[in-house]
Amino acid sequence: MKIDILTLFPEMFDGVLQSSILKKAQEKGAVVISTINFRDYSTNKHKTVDDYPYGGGHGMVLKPEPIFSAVEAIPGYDKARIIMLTPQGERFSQKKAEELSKEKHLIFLCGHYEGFDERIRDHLATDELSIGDYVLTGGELAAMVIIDSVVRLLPGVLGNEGSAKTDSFSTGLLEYPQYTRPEEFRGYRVPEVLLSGHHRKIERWRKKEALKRTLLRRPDLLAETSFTQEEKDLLEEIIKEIENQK
Ligand code: 6GU
Repeated sequence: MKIDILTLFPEMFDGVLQSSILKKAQEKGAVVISTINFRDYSTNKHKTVDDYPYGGGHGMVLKPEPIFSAVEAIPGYDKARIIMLTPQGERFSQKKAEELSKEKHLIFLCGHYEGFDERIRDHLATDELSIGDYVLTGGELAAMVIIDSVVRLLPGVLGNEGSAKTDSFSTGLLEYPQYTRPEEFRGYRVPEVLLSGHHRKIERWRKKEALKRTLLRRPDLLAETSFTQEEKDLLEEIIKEIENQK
């Protein structure tokens, strides 16, 4: 995969792209990531990239020329997904991460403080994404979130290929609780079933805990999930247990 990031603050990406899994993914050649300062594509002598809004009002607006020119200088841009980051975009999700992980080329457009000229939205971007219902000072942090979640899905990036498949959300459920040694810490014991070596019972316990956690914390996720008969039985048990606690 190739990823190009258009930003006025390329230094914001240094720590994130040069650490941990994103660093390893680039070293392994699973992804090539470049930042491009679109100020370099401004043609006027003060290198301005923004201007006052037509019709008046507060704030500044990113001009179309430098952003169009910077994108058009990227080889193969016309076959890429060109993703604008704004709070007005479609809400990013694990499903969207899985969709983007199948692409060959992603281009991210990060604004900072200010809005984009609408012609960038209408005639350059192919996608517009938001990472949630809150306002950030710019698209950079959102681009980092999206890039992190997409790159970890690329083949060969996670050491243990299974670990992306059991993630929260990819199964439609939140993850079950995990424990490691010691068996007892400050008097708090690991659930006995996990020490039993009884794989069938452990699987059932984990499924039940994942269902319980999802029901209590994110019931909205259950509305979109279809259940096996075992899961239906477990949900019934959970609901009875909760009723009995009242
Ligand atoms: Cl993509 N950009 C900005 N500026 N704020 C956001 C966002 C994006 N997603 C959530 N808040």
